[in-house]
Amino acid sequence: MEKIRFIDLDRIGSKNIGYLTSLEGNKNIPFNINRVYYIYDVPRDIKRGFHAHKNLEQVLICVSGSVKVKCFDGKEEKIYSLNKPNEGLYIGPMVWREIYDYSENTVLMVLASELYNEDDYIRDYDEFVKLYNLGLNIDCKDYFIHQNAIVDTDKIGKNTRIWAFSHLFKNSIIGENCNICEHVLVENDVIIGNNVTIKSGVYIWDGVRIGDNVFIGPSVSFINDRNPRSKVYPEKFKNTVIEQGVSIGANSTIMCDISIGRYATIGAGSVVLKDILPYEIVVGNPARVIGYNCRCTKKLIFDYENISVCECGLKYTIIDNIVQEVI
Ligand code: T46
Repeated sequence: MEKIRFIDLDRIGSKNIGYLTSLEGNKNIPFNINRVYYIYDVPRDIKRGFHAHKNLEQVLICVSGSVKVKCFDGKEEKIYSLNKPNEGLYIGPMVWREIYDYSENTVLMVLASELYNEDDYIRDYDEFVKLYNLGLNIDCKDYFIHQNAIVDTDKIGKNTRIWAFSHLFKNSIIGENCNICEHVLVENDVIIGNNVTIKSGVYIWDGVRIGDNVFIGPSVSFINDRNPRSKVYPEKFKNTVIEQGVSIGANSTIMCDISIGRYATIGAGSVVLKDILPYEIVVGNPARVIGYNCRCTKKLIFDYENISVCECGLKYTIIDNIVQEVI
């Protein structure tokens, strides 16, 4: 099934008496219709959209006037003109859309498969592109789910394994070749890259972003609210970004609204309250820097010229306590 396509809708009637078009979920509309909204009185020079949806399916019908819809499905960009009340444009999940050129009398009606849910939106273009780079655009069923896991998402890359008693929520996104061990919970607004290992007893809450090749040890705790109160919810949870190649030791606690730089190592039991820079090794509560490591995990020793060459051949320099690879 194509991700973007026109749907011809029947017209009942004639020129003399006028026309009627009827829309029925799971019949001429290829999903159960849970929401209908319409957009109107849009000034001509205004562009809307600029987002994709992780799971939502929609049919756009220009019931009056005309409008253009530019879609990018991760591979190609195409412009669709809508100007007939008996023509729908189906747009599936993971399509970036921009809607523009609204004529004066345009009414754009949209039928949606789900109720409004801001967590389903990807409003950041870079994040959208990253999801494609993770290979998550594929309709891939080439992964393993243990029969005792609850997996509500199908955005899972190939060769990923999800073990017993784990629960992955519907909008979560998991890359290729990951190992999600027993007793792991993954909420909706979570993105996990490729080659990630998540050991048992880890709960990954809304707002956590995990890059490629990350290791998360057993019982690591993430926090997504600095000032929690029971039954009081922020509009959006703060993001926590774990960059590629990071290793987090068992039982560590990671505060939200921080990032852990690439290839950093967090010692077991650390409590990380602020940003960690790339290649840093941190331990303790609150976590403090005790050194630097190579991508390969060996400790880096810098000479008087601030250069370190690891046994594995990679070379680094350190300037103002910030480590950089020398290429
Ligand atoms: C799409 C195009 C054609 C709601 O409260 N309920 C809703 O059902 C929707 C769709 C939106 N909103 C709120 C969320 C925003 O604060 O209305 C505001 C504007 O929504 P948005 O920025 O999403 O509007 P558009 O015109 O950019 O995009 C909308 C749909 O979101 C999108 O899926 O394809 O219309």
